[in-house]
Formats: sequence, structure tokens, C-alpha cells
Amino acid sequence: MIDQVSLRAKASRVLLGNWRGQSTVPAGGLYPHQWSWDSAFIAVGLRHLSALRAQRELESLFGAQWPDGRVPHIVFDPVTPPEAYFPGADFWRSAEVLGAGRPATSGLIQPPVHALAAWQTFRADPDLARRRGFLPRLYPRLVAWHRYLIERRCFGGHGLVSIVHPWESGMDNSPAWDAPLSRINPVPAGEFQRRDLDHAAAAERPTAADYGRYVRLAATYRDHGYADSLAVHAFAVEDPLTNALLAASESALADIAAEIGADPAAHRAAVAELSAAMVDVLFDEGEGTFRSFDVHSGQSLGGGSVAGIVPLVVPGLSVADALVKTAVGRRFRIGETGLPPSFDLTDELFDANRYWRGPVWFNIGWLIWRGLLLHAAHDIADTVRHALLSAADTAGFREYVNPITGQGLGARDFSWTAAVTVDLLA
Ligand code: 2M8
Repeated sequence: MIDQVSLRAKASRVLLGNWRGQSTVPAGGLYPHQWSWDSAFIAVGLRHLSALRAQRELESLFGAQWPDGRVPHIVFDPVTPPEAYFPGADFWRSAEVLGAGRPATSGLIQPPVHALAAWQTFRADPDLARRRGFLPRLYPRLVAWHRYLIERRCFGGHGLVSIVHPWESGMDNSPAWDAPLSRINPVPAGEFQRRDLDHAAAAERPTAADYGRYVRLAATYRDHGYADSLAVHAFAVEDPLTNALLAASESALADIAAEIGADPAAHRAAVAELSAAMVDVLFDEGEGTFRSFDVHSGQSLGGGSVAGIVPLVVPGLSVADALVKTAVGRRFRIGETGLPPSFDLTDELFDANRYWRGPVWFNIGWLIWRGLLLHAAHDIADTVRHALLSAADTAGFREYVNPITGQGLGARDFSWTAAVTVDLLA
């Protein structure tokens, strides 16, 4: 039996403890800056504790938006020592592109869940949001963000967004990226110094070879002035998670547009177009899941990634029933455990402890919970909700947990784990 009052108090302590004045760090030691999609999930939880802070969380992130519309995946905290995180601001050198006087950021992106978070944040306290002009100020920025994705990142000619680095997927070392990553020549481990291993066990993090490839891809992008073209990007993948969150966020943008007196029609049309393209290009009917598409090789990737069932968050998705079936089937077993593993439990690449190669992540669990509710799978959604709350409680708001034993892994006092807990309890 979960003690809901005490769990909410504990989660609130974590979330408020990671607040740094304008935004929230994912975890004090391992991630001492602001991360893009973390801030969106954090706002969803924070809105129940302080609607003002939740609005600020998103405003500070969009304050670092680039003129081309991209929302950077990391906004660096200027008072945190440079050696606290690798690759830091001195690696990305955003000022060389943006000029001085702007926040130092990375040049990559992360999944576009922000409009969804902005709409949820608005709904927590509409009066405050209206008084502060929260949505009228954020809406054009959200539109510019989505426009960047659609206009600058559609490399495959399918009307779908490509990610150009595993870090952009948010699921950094997912087995889904093994094939396209294997073509990248890693930077030798001696040429940079990882900082993550100061805070987390090596067996729970990406390997040295993965990191060498991450650094190569990021340095190449940087050295081309963050220009988006297939000639620059050796890694270009249409990922179902990114595209599904864009579609769900376009649906939220329609609600936001209607609230502020703008025309929601284009956003509704975008939801329909994105979801049709996803089903057309990425859906694997035989497996009942979405796969990524590797733009360079023309191959489908990663049928075992949980990213393939996250499109449940897209309103009106035509293949939702098939996804629910896959979610409860032997590969993910969500109906029994309530805890979605990040990778197919039956696949030989499944690794119960290693980061995005098997462990359960609370933001993904939250998205699937929402998707199940959206498609009227209420009982399964309830199983997921209970399991997430109990896992967060037992493990103590860890970054991720082993899907078989429930053992807590990665960072402690992790912000989005706490944020999702607060939202699930609301
Ligand atoms: C992880 O990624 C960062 C790089 O962006 C890292 O490993 O250093 C991922 O889990 C990502 O999804 C998350 O946003 C970030 C911060 O929590 O950490």
C-alpha cells in the first residue's frame, strides 16, 4: 500500500531541492545544468507545487532558444564549474554561432514534448497564466520550434523529423542506434574525459565506444556551424518517439492557439499529417510497433525499443489497438508488471541495468500511461500508474530501475522521476 501523502511530500522535496532559481537540474551531480525535455516533464510535476515555477521552467528554456527556432538540449548554468559535466559549454561553443550575450547551450535538440507541457502548465492555474501572458508569449516560440523541426530536419522526404545524434533521441544508448552508430568512427577515449562515471556505475551507463561516437557526431555538427544537411549528418534517423511527441505537441498547440484566439486549424492538420506519415513509413504491422527509419541506409531499425509504443500519445492514432496489444504482450508485459522496459525483454540485446537498453524510465512510463488513457485502456493505465508510483517510492526517485528486480539505478533524487510521481498522484 502506497502512503500517498508521504510519497508526494518526498517527491516534492526532490523536485524543489533541484530548483536552481530559474530552472531545475535533472540531478545535482550527474546533470548540473538545464536539459530540454527534462524541463518539460519537470514542469508537468512542478505545476502542482508552484504553477509560477512551472511556467518559469519553460520560459527559461525558451529564453535560450536559437534564432533558427531550435531549442537546445542543454542550457548551461554559468555558475557551475566547467569540469562538472562533459561535454560542457567549452565543447559546444554556441557563442561562435549565436554571438556573445546569449546563454551558452549545446547545439543538439531533444524530443519536442514542450507544447504538451506548456498546455498542462497553463491548465494548472489559468488565471495566473493569463495574468502573466504565459501562453501568448510562449506560443510563437513553440511554433518556431516546431517549424525548425519540420523545415530543417525533414531529411527522409517523408514529412517526418530526423534526429541527427543519439542524444537527440533522449534514449542515448538504445540498441535501436547500434547499426547507424557502428558506421561512425569513434574519437579515441584518451582525447576527452567523461564526467558521468564520477557519479554513476560504468555498468549502468553507455560504453566507452558509444561515447567516442557521440563525441565524433557532436564535434562534426559543431565544426559545420550546426548546419543541417545530410552531408553533415552521418547519423540521420526518423524516430517514432520524436515524431509522436511532435504530433502530440501539435495537438496541444491547437488547444493553446484556441485559448489565445489564434487559429488552431494548421495544428490540427499537422497532427493528422504526422500521424499518417508515421503509420505509413514507420509502422511495422507484423510486429505491432513503430520502428525508426535510417535515412542513410534506408533500413528500419530497433523494433524492440519502447519508443515504438510511445505513439500511443498521439490523439486519433489509427493503430492504437495494435500498440496496446504489443504493450501487454510478452515483449513488454505492461499488463502484468505495469513497468515498461526501455527494450524488448525477450531480445538478446536487452540489458536490465544498462541505461536505455532495458531499464524502466519514469518519463516513458508517464507517456505510456497517458497514451493508454487517451485510447481508453483504463485498467492497464491504472496498473502502470500504480507500478510507477510504487517503483519510484521503493527505489527512492532513482533515474531508472531494473525492470525485473525493481532495483534503483543511475542518479538519485532524479527530477523527472519526482515530477511524474507528483503528477500521477494529482
Ligand atoms: C541523458 O542524456 C545526457 C546527454 O544528453 C547524458 O547522458 O549525459 C538521457 O537520459 C536524456 O534523455 C536526459 O534528458 C539527460 C538528462 O536527464 O540524461
